[in-house]
Amino acid sequence: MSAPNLQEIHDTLIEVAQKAGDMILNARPSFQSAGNKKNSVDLVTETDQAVEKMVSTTLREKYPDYSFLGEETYKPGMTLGSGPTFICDPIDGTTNFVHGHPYVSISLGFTIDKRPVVGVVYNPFRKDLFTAIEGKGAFLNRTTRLPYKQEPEPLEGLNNALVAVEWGSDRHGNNYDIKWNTYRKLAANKDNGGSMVHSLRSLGSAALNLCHVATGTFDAYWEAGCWAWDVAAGWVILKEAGGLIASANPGEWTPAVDGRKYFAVRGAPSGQKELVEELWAQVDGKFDYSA
Ligand code: LIP
Repeated sequence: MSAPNLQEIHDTLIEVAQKAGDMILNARPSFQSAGNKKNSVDLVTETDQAVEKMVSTTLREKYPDYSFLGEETYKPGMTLGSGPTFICDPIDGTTNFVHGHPYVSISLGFTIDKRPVVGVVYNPFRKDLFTAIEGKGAFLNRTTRLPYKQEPEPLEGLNNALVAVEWGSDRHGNNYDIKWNTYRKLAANKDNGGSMVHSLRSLGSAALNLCHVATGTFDAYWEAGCWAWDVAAGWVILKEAGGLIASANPGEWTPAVDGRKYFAVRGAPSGQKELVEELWAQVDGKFDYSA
């Protein structure tokens, strides 16, 4: 097999994302008609399925030797292999989609040796196209290099930070308790053992959270429970914008793209590692998604 042509893959993924964007914009979703997967907040629509079908058919025809991993065709036990692989979330932010809230994206990543090397995230409602190829920088709408501030400010602690988090679809048990307790501590004032972050944000799309950390408009994004298709594309976009990705679990500096635990920090001349350690100190326990 010849080495993947990353520029060509990037251009193909942009074309596919824009076609998917038209399908998403033309759909008329409602939360009454959405189906459930694991539980009543893990939603899927006919549009998620139709977009993934279009994406997988197009990519398999053009790149028959490469693997494909998609949210809507995933079955328990499937794993991300080390060969060249397309990773697709047809609609990241399905909950927003069914409520008509415009933070929705299609997220298309390409990995080699389980490392994201091309990423395309497209929000058709806002016409925001985030893209990156490993080693070639990250861009918004092809021309604006990320981060927005080409000389970003140093990170000066959680008490100056705007931090993205998500509720996810697991709403019980130890993993949920860790999230909830950490959110409380991040928001609380210092007298109550908290970090008093500027605020917490939830865009409802992991891919868009990562892209907004890449722009520098969020300082960090901490989440556990989401999947490789939620983060693969945003991962390379963030790294190409100078960001760092550790694990949501304290002490884990080198997370796996399919490890389901992530902590992204924006590019900065200093303070990235300190911010990671400061947030980890607020996390009681370790997420475990092995069951
Ligand atoms: C969603 C994410 C969201 C996360 C949810 C879910 P979906 O993806 O992007 O940020 O908290 O667990 O995975 O289901 O809309 O593709």
